[in-house]
Amino acid sequence: MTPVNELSSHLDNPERAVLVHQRLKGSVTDSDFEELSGLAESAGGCVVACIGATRRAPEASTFVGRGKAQEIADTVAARCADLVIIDQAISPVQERNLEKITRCRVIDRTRLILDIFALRAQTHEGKLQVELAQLRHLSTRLVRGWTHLERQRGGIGLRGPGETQLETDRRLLNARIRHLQSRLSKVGLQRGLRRSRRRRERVPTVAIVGYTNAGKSSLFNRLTDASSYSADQLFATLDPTMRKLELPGYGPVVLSDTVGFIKGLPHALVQAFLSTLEEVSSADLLLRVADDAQPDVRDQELEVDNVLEEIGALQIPAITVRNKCDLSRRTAGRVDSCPEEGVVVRVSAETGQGLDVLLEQLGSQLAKTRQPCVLRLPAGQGRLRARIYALTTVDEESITEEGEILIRVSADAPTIGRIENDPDFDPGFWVERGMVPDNGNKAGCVKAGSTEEPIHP
Ligand SMILES: Nc1nc2c(ncn2[C@@H]2O[C@H](COP(=O)(O)OP(=O)(O)OP(=O)(O)O)[C@@H](O)[C@H]2O)c(=O)[nH]1
Ligand SMILES: [Mg+2]
Repeated sequence: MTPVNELSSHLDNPERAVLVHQRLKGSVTDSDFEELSGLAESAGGCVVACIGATRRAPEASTFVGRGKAQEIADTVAARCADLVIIDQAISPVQERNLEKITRCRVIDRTRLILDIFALRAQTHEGKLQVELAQLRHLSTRLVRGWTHLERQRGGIGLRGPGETQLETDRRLLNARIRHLQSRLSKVGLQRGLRRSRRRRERVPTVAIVGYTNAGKSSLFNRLTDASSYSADQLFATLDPTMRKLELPGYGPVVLSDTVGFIKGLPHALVQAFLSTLEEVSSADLLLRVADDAQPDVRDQELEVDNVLEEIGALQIPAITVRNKCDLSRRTAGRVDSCPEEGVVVRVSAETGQGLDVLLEQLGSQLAKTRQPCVLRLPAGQGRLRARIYALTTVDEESITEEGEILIRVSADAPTIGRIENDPDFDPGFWVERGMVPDNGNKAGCVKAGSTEEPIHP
């Protein structure tokens, strides 16, 4: 057992938690507890002890071995703990048996993450999503009996619908799940409509994704002058926030800040958050933000990729942003290109260093959506012609026998939008509009809109 300093908590009377991390081989070190401690604190707990275990295979009935279970029980008694948190997912039977031995409530990593989400959910949609995830998780664990534990007090792992729903039968639970799904699909529909409107306005969207606490909201705030909630907490952001951003030399884009990912993100949660995560899966470009000061930054990036794959967003063009360069002491503003990660830009959202380079990269990656286009302008459209020259790179121009001007240009998404927005423009002027899907997505061409108003998700 490694005693640790009792950590302060934002709750007046934090629950005292004993953390347990079991690995298949090798010895457990203090760093194995870092993330779980962060999660426990984010849920309002106070870590009073950390217990490591190594076992080639989990014990079927208690997850940890019998001796280790007794060690946990002794620690719980000695440290007056209220809660044992296991860093892995455990079965309901293992949970119940451990509770009997330790005489203490036992939760696993999945339940802890669900609990933090329940604490953080602010919006109507966020709350519905969290409740759905919790109920789906509970529906697989209805077998457990809770009578030997304090039940009405609430606390970590007991927030949200947990306790009462546990006592409901499966039929009622499923009915509630269906109800939530239908409400969520309505909210999802509205979100989809807003997305279509943005597509009609043809503004490309850039989604900030990454491991929790990597500094996504800080970056979002720096880039857009916004005040999205940013804190040294895991899952500080749950609900997506969007704002328009003017990219120098490119035009406006919509930037969205969204929920962070973590190792072992409960599947039920990813599924429940699909409508929120569609802001990511429908984006034109991703900024994959990672904390450059983390020794296991690559592992975290791979975890993020796993979730991106699950939501069908792995193929979206991305820029890897290594944030917190002020902490890692690497040179901010450096751009690397590597086969695994593509373009990597190092920045510090805290000091602002490297952000100019990031914006340039963002513009140039989006500009790669440039398409060859051909326009035929009737005689007398000199003003529009001058505007096209100002907006695009003209590759070729010729005059037809009828006196029309044939112009071949390379134009990216917003530029095509600007041309189409011109009062003199007529859709009949297009001879070739490039591979531009009108319902606009991915490499589609998109039109510029105004930049003043923040967009609400
Ligand atoms: N030193 C340093 N700290 C940073 C930097 N960027 C963010 N932080 C800090 O890192 C912590 C997390 O930042 P957030 O922006 O909330 O991180 P996030 O990725 O949005 O986190 P979640 O929403 O919880 O997933 C905060 O305490 C920030 O002040 C940076 O460049 N340097
Ligand atoms: Mg955030």
